Formats: sequence, structure tokens, C-alpha cells
Amino acid sequence: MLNVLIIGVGQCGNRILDSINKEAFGGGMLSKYYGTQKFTSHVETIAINTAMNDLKELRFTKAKDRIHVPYLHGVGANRNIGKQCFEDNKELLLRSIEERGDFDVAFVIASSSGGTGSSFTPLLIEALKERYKFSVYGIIVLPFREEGSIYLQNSIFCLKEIIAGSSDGNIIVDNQFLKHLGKDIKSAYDGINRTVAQRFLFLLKSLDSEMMMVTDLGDFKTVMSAGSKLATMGFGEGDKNLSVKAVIKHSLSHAGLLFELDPYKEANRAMIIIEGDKKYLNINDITTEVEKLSSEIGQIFKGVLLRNGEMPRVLTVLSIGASSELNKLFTMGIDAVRKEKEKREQVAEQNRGIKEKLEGLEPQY
Ligand SMILES: Nc1nc2c(ncn2[C@@H]2O[C@H](COP(=O)(O)OP(=O)(O)OP(=O)(O)O)[C@@H](O)[C@H]2O)c(=O)[nH]1
Ligand SMILES: [Mg+2]
Repeated sequence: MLNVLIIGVGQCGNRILDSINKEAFGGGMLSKYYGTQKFTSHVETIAINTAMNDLKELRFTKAKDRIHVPYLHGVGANRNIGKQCFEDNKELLLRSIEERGDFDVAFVIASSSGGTGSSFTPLLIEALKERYKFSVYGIIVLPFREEGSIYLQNSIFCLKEIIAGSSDGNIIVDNQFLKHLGKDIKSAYDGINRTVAQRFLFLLKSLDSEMMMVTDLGDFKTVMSAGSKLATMGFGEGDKNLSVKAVIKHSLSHAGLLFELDPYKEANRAMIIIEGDKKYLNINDITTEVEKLSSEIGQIFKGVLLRNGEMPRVLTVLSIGASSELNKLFTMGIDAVRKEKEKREQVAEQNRGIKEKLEGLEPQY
């Protein structure tokens, strides 16, 4: 049995963590008190935030699992303030993590674009890697592209630090790409959070089970560490009319992925986990689909979980190589930094002008 630590930082990270707890506890309002977690593994969850209100909003995460880092009301999307705040509270945070025992693997979930999560996460990952032997993965949420220049610039600097850092890999979830999961922003958040939570639970289960063909934490690490250290996930679910072949295809398609990627051209390595009743899992179909992908990208780890009577479900983990969507995001981010700089210079010039014009003048009464 694996010992797993899941940390959600900042509002976005906290909420996704709460969704994971909701799924794991079964979702009833009192389930967090009385329910047993659905995890196969031993799982500890921690929500960290600088804003008390964000922590209060959580419904499925126990009070003892919420850590408030005292800092007014969040760090207002300012990563410099966030980094300082992390350093000031680093020992407190590491101590409360350490109290929970030893782990085989940790996941840190946050948005790349806010203040707290985006600045704490790269530093927290470094601190964990420095101090402990276990693997540490990030789950990083990219912003809606129209959320503004500060969010865009935060994202590219957060990603830069994550890519250069010592994490064992990071799963990218793109709000923009997943916008269709809700009609408005609130339902899109809920839909995205639930989707991430369900896939994450599937992943955990498959890393911690006895399979017919085995994939384990070591294979996951090999996939996740490939290429840019960024990866994403795909998912597909079958019904009576959908063969396992179609389900694998779905998991690799736009409708199944969490980030815009052409797996055949832009992925580096992959892990494919297939679950369901034996009668739906035609081995030739599976092999054909997996070989099609592996002939394009190289190494693929494959796992099969047999479940009596269940329709096929497929989870793919794809490490991202050269990606045109990531390039686009960095171009937008760099442009946002330039615009912020220009605006600042304009204001400074205006202030200089005002000062000059008023030089030597006093109000006359
Ligand atoms: N998927 C998803 N994204 C969210 C959610 N809440 C916020 N976001 C996104 O997260 C980004 C903002 O980051 P937050 O996590 O709110 O910021 P924070 O880490 O709390 O930082 P500060 O409030 O600035 O201290 C934006 O891009 C939002 O779209 C959520 O519940 N789900
Ligand atoms: Mg916040």
C-alpha cells in the first residue's frame, strides 16, 4: 500500500483538493466525518492558503487538514510577496507535513497564475525534494487566457521555475481548454475540478494495484520525467457501443485531454491504463491502438485492471515534448510582461511631468 501526500495550495489548489476529498469520501455532507476514504492507498491531504476565507469555503477537507499561513487576505496575485511569505513560513509548513509521517509520493496542486499557489508551489516542491527522498509531482492549472496580464505573466514565470526545478514531473490542466465543462465560470470550475479529481483517483488506484499487466510508481516516474517535465492526462469511458479501441482513441483526443496536445506529434512518453471487464478488453484491439501511438512517440507503459462487469475506462498520461500550445502561452505571457512594463513607464513619465510642471509653485489662497 502506498503512502500518498496531496497538498493543495491557493484557492484553485484548495478547491481541487476538496473535490478529490469529495470523490474519495463519497460526497455526502457528513461523509468526511463518518465515511472511509475510497483510496486504495493511505492518503493524507493538506490545504494551504494565505486567505482564511478560501480555507473556510472548503466542504470535504477536514479542519485539521487546513493550514492558514497568516498573511492578510491572500497575496493579491503578487508572486514576489508570495515567495517572501513562503520563506517566512517554510519551517511551519514543513513541520506540519512531517508530522503526518513518511510518504512514497507527494502531489502539489495549484494554479500557475494566482499569487499564493503559483509562488509557493515551485518553492514547496524544492523544499520537499531537498528534505525527503520521495517523488514529488505538481498538478498545475493554467488560466483562462482572458483573465488578464498579471495572471499570464505569473503563469509563465511559475512554469519556468517548475520546469527548471527538481520536481519529478508536472501534470498540466488548462482552464482555457476545458472551458466547455461549464456554462458559466462557477460551473466550469466545478466541472474542471471534478474531472481532475476523478482522473487523479483513477491514477492513484492504478499506481497502487495488482494488475494483470503492471504499471507502477517507477513507470509513472519514467513517463513524467521525460521531455519538458510537463505532462497531461487523457480519459475515455466506453459504453455498449464503444469498443476499447474507440475508448483509447477518445482518451487521446481533444474531448479526452486536459490540455491541447497532439499526442502523436507532441508527446514524448506515455502510460496507458485500461480498466474494465475482460469481455470488453480485446487484446488485439488494445495492442493495435497502443502500437499506433508507440510507433510515433516511443516508449509506452501499459497497465490493465480487470473489473468484473464494468465497461472499459482508459486513462493516459502523456509527457509533453515540444508543444505549440505551450509556445503560444509563453508568447502571450512575454507580451503581457512587455505591456505591464510599458504601462509602468507611462505612469512614471506622467508623474515626472506633473512634478516638473508644479516645480516652484505653491497653492494660492
Ligand atoms: N480549475 C479551477 N481554477 C480555478 C479555481 N479557482 C481559481 N482558479 C483559477 O486560478 C487562478 C487564480 O489563482 P488562485 O488559486 O485563485 O490564486 P491564489 O493562489 O489563491 O493566490 P492569491 O489569491 O493571489 O493569494 C485563475 O486562473 C483562476 O481561473 C477553481 O476552483 N478551479
Ligand atoms: Mg486566493
